[in-house]
Amino acid sequence: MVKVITYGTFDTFHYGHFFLLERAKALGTHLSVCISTDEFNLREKGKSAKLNFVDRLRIIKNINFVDEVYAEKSWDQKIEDVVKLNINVFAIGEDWAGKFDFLKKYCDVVYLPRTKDVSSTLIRGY
Ligand code: C2G
Repeated sequence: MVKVITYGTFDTFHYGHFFLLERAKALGTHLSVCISTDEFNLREKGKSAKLNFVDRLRIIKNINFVDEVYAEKSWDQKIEDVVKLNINVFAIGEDWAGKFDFLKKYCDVVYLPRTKDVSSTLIRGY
């Protein structure tokens, strides 16, 4: 088994998020998705999600190629998650390029191209 992990808010969930998850899964055989909690979003990212954590989790855990879902509660949990879950690949969109290179000590780190012309801001219109 090749275990992949990714992190994000996924609000409001759209096809850019779906394609990211699909490509993350294709890097291995098992995909864990860590979804930012409402508290973490507000406290650390300065954003209030339109869909609350429970609804974002419901959507993502029902995607048939997503194997496990977890809460992302802090920036600092990644090393512990990767070690505890025996992760082989950390994947995230290229808007984060370079930011998580410190994980290379523990697993492969892959920055995937973003899907063009779609974002939650565009969809919500604010
Ligand atoms: N994404 C994408 N294409 C888009 C929009 C988003 O590929 N058009 C990807 C992002 O690059 C990210 C994932 O979808 O990998 C989730 O995006 P966000 O919810 O915006 O993630 P973010 O809030 O930046 O959270 O610890 C890291 C994070 O929590 C990242």
